[in-house]
Amino acid sequence: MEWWVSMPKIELHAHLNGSIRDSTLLELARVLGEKGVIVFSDVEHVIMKNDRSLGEVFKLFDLIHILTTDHKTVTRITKEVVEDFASENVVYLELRTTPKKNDSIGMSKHSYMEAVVEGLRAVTAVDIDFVPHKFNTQDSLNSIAMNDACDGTKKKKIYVRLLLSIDRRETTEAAIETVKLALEMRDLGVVGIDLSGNPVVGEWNTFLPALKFAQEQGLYITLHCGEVLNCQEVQPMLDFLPQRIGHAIFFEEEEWRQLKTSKIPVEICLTSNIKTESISSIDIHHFVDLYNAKHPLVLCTDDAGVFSTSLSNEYKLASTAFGLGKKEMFELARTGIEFIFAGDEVKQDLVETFDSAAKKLN
Ligand code: 6MZ
Repeated sequence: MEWWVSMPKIELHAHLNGSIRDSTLLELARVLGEKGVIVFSDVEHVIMKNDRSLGEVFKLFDLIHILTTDHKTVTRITKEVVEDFASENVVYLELRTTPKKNDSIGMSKHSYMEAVVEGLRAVTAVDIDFVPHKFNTQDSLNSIAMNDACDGTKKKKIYVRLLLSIDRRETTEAAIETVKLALEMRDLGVVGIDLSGNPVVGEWNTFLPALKFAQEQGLYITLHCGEVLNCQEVQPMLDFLPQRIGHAIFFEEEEWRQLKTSKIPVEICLTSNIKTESISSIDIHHFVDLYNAKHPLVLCTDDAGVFSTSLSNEYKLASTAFGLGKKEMFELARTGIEFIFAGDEVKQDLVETFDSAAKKLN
């Protein structure tokens, strides 16, 4: 097995509906095609297209949501996505998703999230830990010591925590509803809030009341920040002091300075940035600047399904493009532990997993 696959990894920026297997999307599309809800041949072409602009990506999400937004399917894709990450030795996953309402099938934001949690419960291929320890009354669930993910003899184990996404199309009220839901579901592994969605839609001030409320209530916060050029947003987002930001592409000089001083960790999604042409070539990716400045950063997939990538692939890509060896990449993965939205007990367990994997690195 290649080292970028076998080494333990931490995934902190993965959107549930962006991480679905193509085979599952095609199967779902075929069923809806047979029911006459969509025209399969049109949809097949869209799903299999490889390179998409950022605008096209959001059109694809609208299609994916038509295919996936019912309770049974949400449960299925959650289970599959977790198992896929675990199969490439992701040992800690923060999965984010936008709670959805669909009155025609009796879906509320709450029931959508219950279906997600059901998907976590349905994971069988690996041991999963998704309930924060302070809420867990079932000793057995968390008493299993972290197995050696690379050893192949024991069942793998993955920690999963959930982030609820606020979509930039939403109103202040809808965003507050999502934060309240996150608070209600803390005992089921919801640890934080993400602000995402089409970056050319919506305004920071619309989401600020909900994000402030989340911050006051002690939820962790990560923001998609600077994914497109928007002179009005980056500064207030950095002033807000989220625990992490995603992308950080379109920053002015002063904003770079502020980011570096603040030490806010950045979730870097190389393939996503290149495929959407947010960055014209990997050689000029800001990963290099941040890495050289020892700025906290973590490699992530964004949408492994939509961009046909995997976390292993992101590590391989960074290693090749930036001339970093196995040891440097391993250390990079390990530093991700510091930026997870989980407590010291989980961090300690992950440190031990990495320590044990380090011994076999050569
Ligand atoms: C911003 C993104 C994104 O929430 O339905 N999403 N938001 N930038 C990106 N970069 C490409 N990729 C995904 O997963 C899909 C949703 O995640 C957000 C969008 O709101 C998209 O509709 P969920 O599970």
